[in-house]
Amino acid sequence: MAQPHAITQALWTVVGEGAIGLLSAARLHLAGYRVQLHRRNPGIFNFAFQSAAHSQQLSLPSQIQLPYSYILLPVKAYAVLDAIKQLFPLLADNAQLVLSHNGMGTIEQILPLLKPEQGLWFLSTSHGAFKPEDATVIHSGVGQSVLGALNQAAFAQQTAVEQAMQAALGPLVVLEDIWPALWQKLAVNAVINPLTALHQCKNGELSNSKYTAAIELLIEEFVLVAKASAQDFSIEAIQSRVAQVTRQTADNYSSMQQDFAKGRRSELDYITGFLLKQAEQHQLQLPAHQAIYQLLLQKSPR
Ligand code: KPL
Repeated sequence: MAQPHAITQALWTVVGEGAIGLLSAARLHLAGYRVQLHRRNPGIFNFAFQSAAHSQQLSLPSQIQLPYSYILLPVKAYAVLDAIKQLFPLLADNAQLVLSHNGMGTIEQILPLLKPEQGLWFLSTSHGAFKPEDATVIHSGVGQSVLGALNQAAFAQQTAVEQAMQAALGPLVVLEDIWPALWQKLAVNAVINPLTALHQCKNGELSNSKYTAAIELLIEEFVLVAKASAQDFSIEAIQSRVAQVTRQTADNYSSMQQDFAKGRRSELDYITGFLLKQAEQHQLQLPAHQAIYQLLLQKSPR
């Protein structure tokens, strides 16, 4: 899709070299955007990009142009704060930052650190990508994304950010209020991810009736804490969303299952841990989430 000249001239910096980062960088580049990577090792990064429509070798530069004005930060929730602190000296005074990860809790950490003209956005995506090796990214599941502005400064450059994110991870729906979408995604992740990590199974396995009672409890508690946090969901709506994602991703291993299987740090603190912190603030008990949190904590790498 051809983009208007002025907007494709904007230089986007994609932080990290995770699967979603490389997928976005590749798609931005192929749509005519100027793209650089922010990586530990400067220089040209050569990688293979494979999707149903494309299979090609790409070369993208790292850190050639400062300051960074448009930044996509698809890094795990637990790495966001450190990444932003490291990026701060490199950011333009009116930089636009787009966060994208599972879980919640980072927005509250980042907003108070920004300068008045620096915009913050969140993009939540269902695109699937993986890296069979360091320099290959495969677009394994075509999904869609939602994007929302999180502060006033974001609106100053709304068109530029929306068009670029459409190219990177579209089809895109821009939401006036992204919070309900973030909570709904949190519900899915707070059920599927911990259960598949604990039982080391594929997402589809959770359709087995032996998990029904546990899923029901996790959903009931989620609805309770969401309501106390001003997010109203019905139990039925969350049940049907969880069942839908379980079906649609039946053959996948969740990100948390994979993190535990590989002994890596997981997003548990930003998914179940976030819910437990919210519950504490509202003096609520979430025994099912608490129990699964403790069990997974014992299995987490130190
Ligand atoms: O987001 C996911 C994840 O694995 O982190 C789901 C939706 C559960 C898909 O596996």
